[in-house]
Amino acid sequence: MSHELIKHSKQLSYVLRHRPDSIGISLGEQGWVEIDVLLDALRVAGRYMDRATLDKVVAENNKKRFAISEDGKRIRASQGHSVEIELGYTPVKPPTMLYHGTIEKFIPTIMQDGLIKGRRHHVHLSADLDTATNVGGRRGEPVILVVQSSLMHSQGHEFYQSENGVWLTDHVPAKYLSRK
Ligand code: HQG
Repeated sequence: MSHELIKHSKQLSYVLRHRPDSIGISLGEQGWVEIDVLLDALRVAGRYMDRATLDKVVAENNKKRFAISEDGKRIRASQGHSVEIELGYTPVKPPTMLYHGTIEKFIPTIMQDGLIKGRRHHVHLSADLDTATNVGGRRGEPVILVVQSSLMHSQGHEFYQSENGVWLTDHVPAKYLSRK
């Protein structure tokens, strides 16, 4: 993705996940926003983006962060919100293991408090090691934690999977975690 598209993608993440109010809009049910309203608000805020660019950002985004509704009229971020919205994902049974990529300096508190969601709605987990390694690698030398997700699920913890394949759960207590 070009530098220009990455800039637009970051702008969409900011508005659709964290600060819709920064351009005077609010997110509708399950995080959806009318694309016409979004593009107008961006233009008024001096951050012009045309529909073709928006479609390109959605299509080429490396992690498929955004989804467009079937009628082509609305857009939302698939996950990663800090604003209070209900994404409407239904609980699903997770695979036996899931992975979480982090860095060494967080390990002592993680092993004490478990994985916590912080500002996000959920703790983010992945089904494959590569993704977890990339997520951890954003912050430094990645350390991979293995989550005993089937066991957690059988003991009453709910899991969701976002449209772009990220596994989500509320909290992972430390007893289900081990280092890879
Ligand atoms: C750590 C990106 C201390 C956790 C990625 C992580 C992902 C703790 C950081 C998505 C802790 C939170 C999410 C505890 C968790 N003590 N540290 N008890 N519990 N942590 O960014 O999982 O580009 O909110 O290990 O690719 O890194 O946004 O979560 O290092 O999919 O689409 O606290 O964000 O996707 O960091 O990343 P984040 P994450 P996007």
